[in-house]
Amino acid sequence: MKALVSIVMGSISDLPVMEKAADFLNELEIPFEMCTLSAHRTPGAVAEFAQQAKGKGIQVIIAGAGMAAALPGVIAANSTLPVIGVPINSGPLMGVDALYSMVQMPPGVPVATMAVNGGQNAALMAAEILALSDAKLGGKLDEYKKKSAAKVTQANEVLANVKYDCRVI
Ligand code: RP5
Repeated sequence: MKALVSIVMGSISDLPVMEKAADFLNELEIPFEMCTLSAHRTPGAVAEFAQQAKGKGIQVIIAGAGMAAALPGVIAANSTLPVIGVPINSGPLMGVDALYSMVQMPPGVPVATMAVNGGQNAALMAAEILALSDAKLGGKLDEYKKKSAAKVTQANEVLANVKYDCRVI
């Protein structure tokens, strides 16, 4: 089995957020690889990884990092694969620093930036990209959407039984 998605994180301390991406890819049965690389601490290794990813068969890269988060941008600078960035709340600025670092990429080097700590959405976005050429995966995503909608319907059934004197139903 060859990995189609690569999950990269700036530090092992990012794992609690990035494992949400891993869990979701696992649930969708999408083969992935996962490692730690740092744009500032291991810059050469980041460039090498990004330059080799496409040749290894990777189709989408998810990169999460906190603080002055250069990781997804540096990967995007070294690859034409779609790069999904996950800003992580790991410092005193609570992820806003990482969000701005990722979302404000210069023209020519895009990073599809998720919400702060948006690990699960990163995996869903990666799955949507892969589903463009994988009908079976597309079917799984349709099922996921139906389940999400069912949760809202069920929540309304629960809310319907919450009584208030002044509630108009
Ligand atoms: C970033 O600095 C990492 O992505 C992490 O979010 C943050 C802190 O890293 P550690 O000091 O915990 O390794 O580069």
